[in-house]
Amino acid sequence: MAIETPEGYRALSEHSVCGYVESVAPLRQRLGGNASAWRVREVGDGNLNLVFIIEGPAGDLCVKQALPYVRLVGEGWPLPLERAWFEHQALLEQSRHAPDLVPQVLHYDEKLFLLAMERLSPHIIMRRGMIDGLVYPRFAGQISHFLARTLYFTSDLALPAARKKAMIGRFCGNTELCRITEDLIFTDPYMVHERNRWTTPELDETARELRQDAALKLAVARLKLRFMSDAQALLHGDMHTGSIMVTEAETKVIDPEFAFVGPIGFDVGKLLGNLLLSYFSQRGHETRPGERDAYRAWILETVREVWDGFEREFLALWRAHPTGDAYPAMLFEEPADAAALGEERSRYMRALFQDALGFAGTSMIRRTLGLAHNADMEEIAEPARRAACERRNLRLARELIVHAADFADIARVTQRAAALEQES
Ligand code: SR1
Ligand code: MG
Repeated sequence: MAIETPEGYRALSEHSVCGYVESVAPLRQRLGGNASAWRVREVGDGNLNLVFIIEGPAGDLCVKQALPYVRLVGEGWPLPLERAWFEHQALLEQSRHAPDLVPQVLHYDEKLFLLAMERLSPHIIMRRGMIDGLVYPRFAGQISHFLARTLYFTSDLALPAARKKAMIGRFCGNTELCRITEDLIFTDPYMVHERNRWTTPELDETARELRQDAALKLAVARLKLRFMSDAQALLHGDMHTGSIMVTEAETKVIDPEFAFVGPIGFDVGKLLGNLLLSYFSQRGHETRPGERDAYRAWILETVREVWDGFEREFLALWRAHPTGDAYPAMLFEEPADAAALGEERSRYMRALFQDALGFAGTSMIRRTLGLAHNADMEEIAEPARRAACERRNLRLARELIVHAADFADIARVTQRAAALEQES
């Protein structure tokens, strides 16, 4: 049975999108000429939406439209079109705090659940670049700036309580996208579920062990509860290397359709987890042993710089802009109070670090044993070789989740990743 959609909605195609764009004056003018001269390609390679690139004689743009179902699975898994509205709202909010790090929105259509944005070129999806072994020297600085600013300025540390609650209200309807995360990240990989898949038979035993690992399941359940109930800040919600476009000089964060108000460590951890998964995949892309040693070292350096840069800037923002209703600034003006607050900030960051490690681990597991995998591993053609990379990834993931408190700092995490990579 066809999925019912609101009146006025129709999914566009390579044939119909130009007619639509022609009807929106600012978009038509941006492209120049008339529609018959425009070049269109549908390039959506994500799991959910349609994405069109349209080029005209005067310029280009990107059109992203929500489908009423999960593209990866088909019409059997309906999904609310409203996720396009949440993405638009999140992009507007993020552009207030980190304008250079998100695409510029040109137009939103509330009937077609469609966003027109600047086309990012020559940027590529960062995951693609990492599979090809490309170094992004400015990435760590730029992404830690994005994380620190978008997360700090939407938290209770910066916002008055009423504005924070209004933000929770604005995003709390994004329940189905949150549910994807709740199910696909925090639940499915730890049970027998028809949606799960892995490199079989090589990882059959590992997957079974994980399903029987009570300590792991409990720690993941704790993280799931945090995800569901800890409204710390407005999250991007799907902060992995497939949601980032890069050049050597620039970083742009795209696709915040999973946005909601949740625990800060989820965004930071998801990114760290995806970088670490990429690290463990590198051996599978080597054409001779050791070929990617320098690249692996760059990834670990990036992991350290992302966390350290995030922590440094988040703390600096807290000191410079204590404008929220949490930790009221007027209570901590005396030197002794200020010192106590300094210690409290360190405790806060330590807790955030542990959250991030746990969420990193859950991201690494879901991409190996759940429904949606990463090309980083999937493009390793030979199953035994892929499984060896995935096993190392799973080992670190479990340690990050169950033993987060044992990692004194991010350097211990990258040392442990390097040690696991040396084994067998
Ligand atoms: C069914 S959607 C699968 C995944 O794709 C997105 O990138 C999110 O990570 C989601 O969990
Ligand atoms: Mg996406």
